[in-house]
Amino acid sequence: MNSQPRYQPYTGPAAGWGALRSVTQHWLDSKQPLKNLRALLKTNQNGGFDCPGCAWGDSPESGHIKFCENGAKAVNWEATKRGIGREFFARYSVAQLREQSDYWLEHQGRLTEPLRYDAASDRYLPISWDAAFGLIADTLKGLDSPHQAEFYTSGRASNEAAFLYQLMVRAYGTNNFPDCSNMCHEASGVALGESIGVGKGTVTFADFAHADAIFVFGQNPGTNHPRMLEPLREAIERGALVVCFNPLKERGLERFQHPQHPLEMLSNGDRPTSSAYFRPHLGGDMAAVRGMAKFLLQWEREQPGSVFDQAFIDAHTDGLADWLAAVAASDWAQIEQQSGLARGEIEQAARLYAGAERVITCWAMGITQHRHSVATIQEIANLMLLRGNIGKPGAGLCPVRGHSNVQGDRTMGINERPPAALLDALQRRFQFPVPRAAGHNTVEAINAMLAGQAKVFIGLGGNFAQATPDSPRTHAALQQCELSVQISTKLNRSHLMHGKQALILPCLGRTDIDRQAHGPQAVTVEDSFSMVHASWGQLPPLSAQMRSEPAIIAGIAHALLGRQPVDWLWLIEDYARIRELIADTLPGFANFNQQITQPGGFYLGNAAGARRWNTEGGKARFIAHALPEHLLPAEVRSQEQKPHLVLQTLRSHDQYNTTLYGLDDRYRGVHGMREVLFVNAADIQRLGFEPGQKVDLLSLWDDGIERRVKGFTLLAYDTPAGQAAAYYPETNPLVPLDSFGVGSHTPTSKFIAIRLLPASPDQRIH
Ligand SMILES: Nc1nc2c(c(=O)[nH]1)N[C@H]1C(S)=C(S)[C@@H](COP(=O)(O)OP(=O)(O)OC[C@H]3O[C@@H](n4cnc5c(=O)[nH]c(N)nc54)[C@H](O)[C@@H]3O)O[C@H]1N2
Ligand SMILES: Nc1nc2c(c(=O)[nH]1)N[C@H]1C(S)=C(S)[C@@H](COP(=O)(O)OP(=O)(O)OC[C@H]3O[C@@H](n4cnc5c(=O)[nH]c(N)nc54)[C@H](O)[C@@H]3O)O[C@H]1N2
Ligand SMILES: [Mo]
Repeated sequence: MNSQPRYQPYTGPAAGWGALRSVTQHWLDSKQPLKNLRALLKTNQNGGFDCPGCAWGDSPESGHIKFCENGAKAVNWEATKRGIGREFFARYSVAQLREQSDYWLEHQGRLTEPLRYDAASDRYLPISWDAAFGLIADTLKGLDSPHQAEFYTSGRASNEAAFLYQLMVRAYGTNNFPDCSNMCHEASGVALGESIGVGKGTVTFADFAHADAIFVFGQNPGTNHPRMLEPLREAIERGALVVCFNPLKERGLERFQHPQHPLEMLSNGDRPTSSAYFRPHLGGDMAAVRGMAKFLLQWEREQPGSVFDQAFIDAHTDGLADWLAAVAASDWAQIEQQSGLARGEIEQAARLYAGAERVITCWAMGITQHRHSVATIQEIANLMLLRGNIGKPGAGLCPVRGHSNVQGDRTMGINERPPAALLDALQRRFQFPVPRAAGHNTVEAINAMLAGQAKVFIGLGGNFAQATPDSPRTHAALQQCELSVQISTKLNRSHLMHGKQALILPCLGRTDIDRQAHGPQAVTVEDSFSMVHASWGQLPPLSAQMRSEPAIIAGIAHALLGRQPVDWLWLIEDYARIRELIADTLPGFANFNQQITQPGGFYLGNAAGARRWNTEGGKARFIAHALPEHLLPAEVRSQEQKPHLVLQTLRSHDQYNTTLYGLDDRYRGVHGMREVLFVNAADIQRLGFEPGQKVDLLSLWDDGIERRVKGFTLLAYDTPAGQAAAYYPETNPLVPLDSFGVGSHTPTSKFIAIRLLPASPDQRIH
């Protein structure tokens, strides 16, 4: 399915015919196109399964076809007829598999039986489930302390799996829960928790139809949340504004063609998705929003009562005066230089904001993966509070989540710094001394493994080796473990960068029918709008040896803890029993089993959305931060060599995080290659290179470690001066482990200072 390497700017709209062509290819590649077509029609429908793609929500009404190009890719990728078991692993040693690309590894198909690493032959060999559970339990029991084990979660795990997992881990005795959220929306949770008392978005799907303006910061929905393009387009059609902040001109944010709208497809017509497009520097959004606030303040002073929602501010907020003082103190030179926007552009953005009665602000990784992400998100919250844009219809904050159940996993207690209320509830219900000390997040877990303090790594899904920063160090960290266990659907590099002992445990995915003692089971998930609904697998599993995630966790827990604090094996006979435990312990889940029988699921509620503020003072808080003095951190500024460019690492159109569906990035015009660097033509010339030339990228930090990736092709691309982009995970070796967000510990994947060198002869990526 891979095309020849080619770079040719794309001129069509987002979605549309290009999307249909691409979906068809992925259908055929799954080797069971008809079955999958029937399954796809069940995506996000009542009685069907939740799309394993992103966490965008849907209108609760059923009937519409509710999948998109990239959802279809996710389904076809999971529901493939290709499977790998003992014959495959007999053919390849682990050393040989390491030579293969990430794309090749996953493309081999679904993992079909449990495997144990055999050092003598450097191969994975079959093992029985019971022996695997026994090995895990014995190794965990043999540790000096439960804090020597790390329990990772990726955001596809269902609520039922996540709840059992956290219960098992806490009953074992630790809060070491590194998870994908640490690398993703952690800053949103931290920032909003402090600002408005709840770390989630305050809007629902229905709000989009009532907004006068929708601001989209640092997000590429055309690729990563394609179903969001529709409400954006509808907003424009009814005369509302869509205002984008993105250094790159992302196609989906500019033009959109509806793939399920026959007339538009036949006429090849397309509609604009945005009404204004601002292109800040990487990391410049806080300064841009600060500048907007400066204008609002000026206009309010000129004409009191014309801009601020004083009644809301008085009734619901604290801290305005301090924040306004910080706004007044920020100077224009710094704002313009840091944001990369001219004062006139910021004024225009401020006018668009002030002119709208109801505003929704969305954001994603372009905001959360910076050093000052928490401060930036709090600045966005400040701007929204100023005009009462939280807790009224058609307005609110909307961090658009990534993985389909990453928000639900947090709700279920996958949290290394759990709130006391959660721990109290667990202790009350399950009657064991719940560990209180904070556990490790992703960066801390890597450091603990590197230092030999953590010796066991268990991954509930995901691809820890590739998703994390500083790849060579993370690989070394995993390889130092006594035992690594991966609960996975497909082969990836995390299985190859394994501990001294290692297990691969093959699990069912969202599309698979999950049959337990009491019949087929549904699981539940929570979307970005706090809607919880059931998901029923539709396709018979490829192998009888695969087990569901809850069944695997129950198996480990039973071997480790016996029947304490619950009878694990009894619970998984019928997942309604797990949901009863959730209903007993977590707020909002009363009558859980009954609630999920409602079409479209049920709304968990959001206190801030109802203008109840669970903050310390009981009010929403304006939080005042100074703008960062420098965007470049001291660890870079102290280096003798100055950076050539700032690099952001992002997703192509043909990938789902570390899963590569193909090597194309249609909207950016890239085909058949991924080791590319998008740079402005003038920058390429300034640095003395030619477009198309191969270069090595070197990142700067002050710890004496050389971080380099090799043989990247320079592509002249429309990006602001000094701002470059390249794909994740190929560039993860460049992200220093110590470069993370203040208060969030999220690796700064959107801001890496780099230098370019002519390519070294060795073209292999380190
Ligand atoms: N098909 C598909 N869907 C996905 C995923 C996938 O990989 N593939 N991943 C899922 C996951 S886990 C997540 S978290 C989401 C990710 O969804 P996104 O956040 O959309 O993902 P990225 O590709 O990282 O895109 C970041 C966007 O922010 C812009 N940007 C980067 N830095 C800045 C900045 O400093 N300021 C501003 N204003 N913009 C900036 C980039 O140009 C880019 O458009 O998508 C989810 N959905
Ligand atoms: N440089 C850089 N790094 C980043 C990012 C970035 O933008 N730039 N983004 C970060 C973000 S936002 C995120 S969320 C993380 C993602 O980090 P992860 O969630 O760890 O990574 P994924 O690539 O989503 O994991 C893919 C693997 O999950 C397994 N899998 C798929 N479906 C299932 C399932 O249903 N159950 C189980 N048990 N396993 C399954 C498959 O084996 C597959 O190989 O990466 C982060 N890393
Ligand atoms: Mo994510």
